[in-house]
Amino acid sequence: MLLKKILIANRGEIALRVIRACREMGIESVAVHSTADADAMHVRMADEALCIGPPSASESYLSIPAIISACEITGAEAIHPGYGFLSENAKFVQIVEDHGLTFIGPSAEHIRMMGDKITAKETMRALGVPCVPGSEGGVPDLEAARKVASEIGYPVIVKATAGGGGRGMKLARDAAGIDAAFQTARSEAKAAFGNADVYIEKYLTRPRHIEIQVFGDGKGNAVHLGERDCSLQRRHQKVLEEAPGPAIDAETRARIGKVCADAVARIGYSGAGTIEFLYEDGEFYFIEMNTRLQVEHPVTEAIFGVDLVREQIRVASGLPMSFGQDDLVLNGHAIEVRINAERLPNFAPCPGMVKTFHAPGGLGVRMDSALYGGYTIPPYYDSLIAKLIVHGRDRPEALARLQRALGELIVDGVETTVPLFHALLAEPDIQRGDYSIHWLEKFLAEKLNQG
Ligand code: MV4
Repeated sequence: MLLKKILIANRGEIALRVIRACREMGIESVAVHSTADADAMHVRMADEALCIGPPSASESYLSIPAIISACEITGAEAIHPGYGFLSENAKFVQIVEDHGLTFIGPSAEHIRMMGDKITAKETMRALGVPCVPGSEGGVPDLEAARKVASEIGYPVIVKATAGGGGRGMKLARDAAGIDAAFQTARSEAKAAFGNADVYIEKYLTRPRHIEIQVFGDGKGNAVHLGERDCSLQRRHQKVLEEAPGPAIDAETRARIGKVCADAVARIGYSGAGTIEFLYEDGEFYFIEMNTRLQVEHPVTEAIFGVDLVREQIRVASGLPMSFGQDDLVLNGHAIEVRINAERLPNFAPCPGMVKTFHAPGGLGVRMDSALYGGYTIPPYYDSLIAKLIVHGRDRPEALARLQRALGELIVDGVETTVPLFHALLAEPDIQRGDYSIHWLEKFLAEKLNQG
């Protein structure tokens, strides 16, 4: 039986994304919001809305008691966490379940397993997923660090087991740098996460960031939905994502996709997940698994013609997935750009009143945004204001459509990252799909800042 009423523990475009899926499925939606978000679009669009606290996220969108209470008040039987906030908090999932509520996402056990990067890597390695060469498990002391590093060869990277997403990493270019990298990584990890445990990997110098979308039914069945290339990042924030990856062919996709689907099937994984790899010289190296729906999921939805949030809700309701691997046929090419309220060239947040907003449209254009004309972007949350997703029959058509759609977009009153995307589309490397994880930072340093 399908869930009847879902509370969305999030805000902005992802809250709208979940509300839309609920409405199409005939499910009631409950929005929660901080006092700073009383005028937010998710509050207007949901069937019901409840204020849960002051502007600070730690007292509202991250407040477990406030969110559980909101379920009790409204009679919501399930919680969709979106991304960020409480979406990968195993303790939260445990509390949700202890209250007889349903968490729309994986089990607390799987979230905890993948949240600890050493455990995640050991689990994936045991399941036959290719990993970056490095230490077997944690590295306890300096002596062990020097030994592992000289065995795998420099450069190496020291990573915090409790880190992830670029937090808690230290590079050692040669033997002279290992002591400092190890000690600094440990003390920073202890300070930031309360856990000093670190592991060591060979540092890959020019990889792409390729992530595989997986989906499990929690009963031992799982599929993959190909890859996304998310190499274009600034300070570990993705800026543009595309699917399929320009460097990945159909045979490679099928091979790594099957490895990933089999791995998550074996652990009985439930719901949407992303297995992140570095991809260099034709080889995949697992780095992390994200146990949530990701910001960039729409590019995968576009090329496979599926609704991932609908599937999340079905599986959380105890229903089977609506597709199997053979039903998933890749069609065309999709690109997403993240439009932030930020001032270039430094990407300084630029909150404030949006006087005019006009979203692009037409064939192959999707705009996921909670913006409207007259809305004031509050300064308390992240600066993503819209995701523009284009779909074409092939990559050149998607690129042309992106340029066309960006030209139609109007956001007056705040600065945005739109000019960056016009600049990117003019670059031959971007047109060819020839870029690694370092391409964007280099471009920003050389081209954007110098004018
Ligand atoms: C690496 C790496 C090179 N070699 N691991 C950064 C975020 C976190 N998910 C993993 N990260 C990296 N791990 C090894 N063994 C380079 C990065 C990295 C990176 C990865 C993906 C996208 C952008 C990046 C930017 C800098 C460093």
